Parts: sequence; structure tokens; C-alpha cells
Amino acid sequence: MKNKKTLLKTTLSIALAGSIHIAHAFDLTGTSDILSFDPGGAASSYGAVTIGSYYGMDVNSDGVVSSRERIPISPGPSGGITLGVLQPALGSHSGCPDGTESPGPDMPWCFFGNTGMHQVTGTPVVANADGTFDFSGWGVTWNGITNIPLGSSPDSDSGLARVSCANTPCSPGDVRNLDYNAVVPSDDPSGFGGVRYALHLANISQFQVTSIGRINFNVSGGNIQECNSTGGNMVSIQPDYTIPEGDALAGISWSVDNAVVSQSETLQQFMGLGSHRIEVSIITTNGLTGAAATDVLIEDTTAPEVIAAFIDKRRRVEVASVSNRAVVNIQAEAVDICDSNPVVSAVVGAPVENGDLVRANKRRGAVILNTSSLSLSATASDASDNTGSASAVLNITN
Ligand SMILES: [Ca+2]
Ligand SMILES: [Ca+2]
Repeated sequence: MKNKKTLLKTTLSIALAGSIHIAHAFDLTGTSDILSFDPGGAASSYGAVTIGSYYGMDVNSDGVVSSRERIPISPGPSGGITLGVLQPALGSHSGCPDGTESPGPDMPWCFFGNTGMHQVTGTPVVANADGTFDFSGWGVTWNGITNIPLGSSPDSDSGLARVSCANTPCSPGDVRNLDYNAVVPSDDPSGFGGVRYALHLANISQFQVTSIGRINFNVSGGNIQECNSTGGNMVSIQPDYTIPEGDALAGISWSVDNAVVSQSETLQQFMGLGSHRIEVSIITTNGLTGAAATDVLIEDTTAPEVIAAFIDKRRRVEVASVSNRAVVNIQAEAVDICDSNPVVSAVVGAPVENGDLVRANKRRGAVILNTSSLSLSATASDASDNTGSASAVLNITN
């Protein structure tokens, strides 16, 4: 018996030596890819467990693994589940644990008076890219039965373990727990065929979640857009991202030019002329986080619309020709889509000859000049230095 145990331990160490690093959406900190967990909180081998890690069997077949159906577990000699390698447990037997066992992911426990241990055979536990863990190789050795496979269930997430935050809402530093459900195969020799099984690993502390992946932006009007109202544009930005199945959006925060402006899923923000840095950060219920940034440029490339006209002072209509001694008003104004107050300048000119006489009367707003026509030229510029112009001619008849 002594020799057999030594041989089995040797086999186990070879399997562990083949450890491969699995890089996925989840990063593991520390020196090894071991999924550690807190030990269960009840001392009795079969009793109520309310804290820590446990497994449970729905032995009364009411569809629920109640607290009274839970058995606390604690990490095995390797510190927990070693990712990427098989982790067989050897030496299960009748009667409760006696120290002769070679444990795998967890220490031996006593279930219905007999010793059992969890193990990973056939397929190693690995972290999937979508944030789940592959538990299809999960199982138990109990009461001398080599393996009771617990790698599947009739549920849609058969063979998949899920990670969730201990608290709601989740924060990036929150404690993570792992939950896994399976059903004992109906033809299992243990006598527990068809019984539901649940695993809860509390505080998988070496385990850190990372990004939900790439976030894209749908910017109304595009990342470079023409100013379409006074001072800037109202911009709507919809983030485009993917959250793993079984997870949900828990929080979102938008900042524009380093100031937090919104916690709505869609950003609605007025942005003035110029370039703006838009940043979004997202956290899911399970604690996955994501962040991304984009730039939006609001520019004004449109010149002001300029109106230049001679207006008959009495009739208030634009005129192109007036008789001698008529009085007209100068109209020289501009409107701009983006700039509410474009700068306008205008000049009036007239064809003259050498020796012509000009009599000015500034106080009365009058110039007496012998000419047959006047020309008005107006220019306007907006805040972005776009310039528009217009002109008008007034003919003077006798
Ligand atoms: Ca039950
Ligand atoms: Ca403009």
C-alpha cells in the first residue's frame, strides 16, 4: 500500500510538470496559473454551509441545492485548481478521510460516511476567451469509484463555470466567486445518478478580470463634422461593445475633455468648435471593464452669408436705380450658421474724375458728389476666419 501511494504521487507530479500557460481574457496574477479559493465555512462534514467554498448535491431532489445540502471544501496541496493541466485525485475509500489520499484541486471530504475528492480528468480546466471556465473535465472520486464525471448538465451552459462579483454593483477590485452546475450521469455506480450538483468557489483571489474587449463608437455626424448651430453641435455617441453571455452592463461613464459628463449608455453632449477628447469606461455585473477614447472635431468651414444692398429710405425696399436727390440706406450685414456675430466691413465707392468736388456733411450723414453710380462692397468674417462678400450697385439718374 505504501509503495502504491508513492507511485501515484509520482504520476501526479509529472502531470503538474506539464503546466502550460493559458492566456485569455482573464489574467492571472502571481507565479502560477492556480485558481485558489477560500475554504468553506462549516466544520462539520455534512451540515449548513453559509460562507466560503462548497459543493452541494440536491439529495432530496427538490431542484435546489440548499445550504443543508452543501459540503465545505478547501484547496488541495497545489493551492486550488491548476489551469491547463489534468489534476487527478487518488485514493478515495470507504470511511472518512484518514490521510492516505492523494488530493487534487481540493482536500478530501466525507460524504455519506465515505471519502471523496474533486479532480480534473480528460480535459483540463481552462479559462475561455468569453470569461467562462471549461469544467468539462470536472469530476469526483468517491468511495473507491475512480471517477464520477461532473462535466455536463442538461443546461445550456453545460460544462461551463461562470465568475461573478460578490457584490452588486460590481467594482474592479471586488471579490470574485465561481459557480458551476452539473448533473451526475444517470447510470453512475455511486447511486447518485441524476442528482444535481453545484460548486461554489469563494474569493478566487488570484483571479483578475480584464477588458470586455474593443469598444467602438457610433458618432452622430461623424468624428469630423461641420458646425450646424451657434457655437457648436449637439453630438450623440453610441458605444458599440460586446458583453459575454450571462453578463450585463453595470455601469458606464463618459468624459469629454477630461470632465465626467454622463452616466447614460448614450452620450448626448453639446460640443463647441474645436477638437474634443471623448472617453468612455464600462463595467459589467461580473466586473469586466472596458475603456476607449475617440476624438470629435467640430469645425466651421462655411463662410458667412453677406447681404449688400441699397435700400430706399422711404419705401424700405432694395433699389438698383434712383433719381437725383434720393436718400438710400446702406444694408451691409451677415449671418453665419456657427458664429452669431460675424465681423462685417463695407465700403461705398463711386466713379469720379479729376477735379470733381465732394462735399461731406458728417453730422447729417450726407455726401454730395457728382457721380452716376455708387457701388457697395461688404465683407464678413466668422470666428474661424471664413470670409464672405457681397456687392451692390446703385445707378443715379437725373
Ligand atoms: Ca435540495
Ligand atoms: Ca461659418
